[in-house]
Amino acid sequence: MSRQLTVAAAQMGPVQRADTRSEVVDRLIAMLRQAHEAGATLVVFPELALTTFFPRWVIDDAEELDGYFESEMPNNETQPLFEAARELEVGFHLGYAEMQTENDGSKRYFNTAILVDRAGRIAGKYRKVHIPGHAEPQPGQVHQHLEKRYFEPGDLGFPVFRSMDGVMGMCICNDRRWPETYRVMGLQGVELVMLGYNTPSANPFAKGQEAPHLGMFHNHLSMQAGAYQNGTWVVAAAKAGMEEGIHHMGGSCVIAPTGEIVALAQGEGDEVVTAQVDLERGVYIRETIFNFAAHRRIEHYGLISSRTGAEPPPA
Ligand code: ING
Repeated sequence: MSRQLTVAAAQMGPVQRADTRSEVVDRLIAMLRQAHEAGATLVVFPELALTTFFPRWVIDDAEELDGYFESEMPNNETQPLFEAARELEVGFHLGYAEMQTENDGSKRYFNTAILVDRAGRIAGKYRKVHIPGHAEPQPGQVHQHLEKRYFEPGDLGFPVFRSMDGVMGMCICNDRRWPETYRVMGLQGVELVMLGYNTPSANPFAKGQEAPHLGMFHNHLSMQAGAYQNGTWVVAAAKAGMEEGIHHMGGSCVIAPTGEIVALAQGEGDEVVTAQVDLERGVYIRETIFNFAAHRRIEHYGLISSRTGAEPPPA
């Protein structure tokens, strides 16, 4: 038995501060059409795809900061992307900054991704759980990583959705480095995980201990391990290239449940990579080596959900 689907990772070149939402949406639609021509019925766009990666800057002006967030989805600027999805019958995953206004008028800010089905309807929503970086600017850095200043941790957990003939999950950027992300979805039978990322090629917080090649190695290592250990496909789209003077890695890819990269972006601009996916490919892994029901030993995993930081035994 097989359940076939062609998927696309739609990598994006940089988005500069001056680019309008409509200009960016036009680029997304162009890639959606290109993916459709290649036979794809699901397209994965990056994290915070509609704007530049603004958490690299200290933004004290509340109005300016709110300008990076979407208070509705779809909205006037993104509606054409939803319409193209419906017209072409191509679903998509899109990352964006979400502002939610509460009943009392207060605002909440999330780093969010949605899954839109082939009818152009929102089929699922995810809010980034692992928020990296800092809440306060770090002195002496070329650029900041202030996600902890601008976003609160997601409050939706790691849900999966039955959509596009499969069990679909989402995570966002830094989430992809954490094994818990994949396992929580794996325990819900996930078959395909979608994610976007914005990752500086040089990690400014690595205290000079990270050689340049390690960035891409860790990017792929994390996702390939997550795929294999849960028998799931992973489709990952980068925002790449020189964005506002800071270089971001590409490496967008499709990873099979075997952990192998089966499609890989070659450049650092807008680029669509497609792969033929059999959603049944991971079944043998989930029924053998990673048959959770047969082999997991939850009586020994308690620390995972009861302790946050490492506590070595006394010296
Ligand atoms: N980006 C980063 C990531 O995990 C990060 C976090 C910060 C990486 C600083 C390197 C240096 O790839 C996002 N957007 O989560």
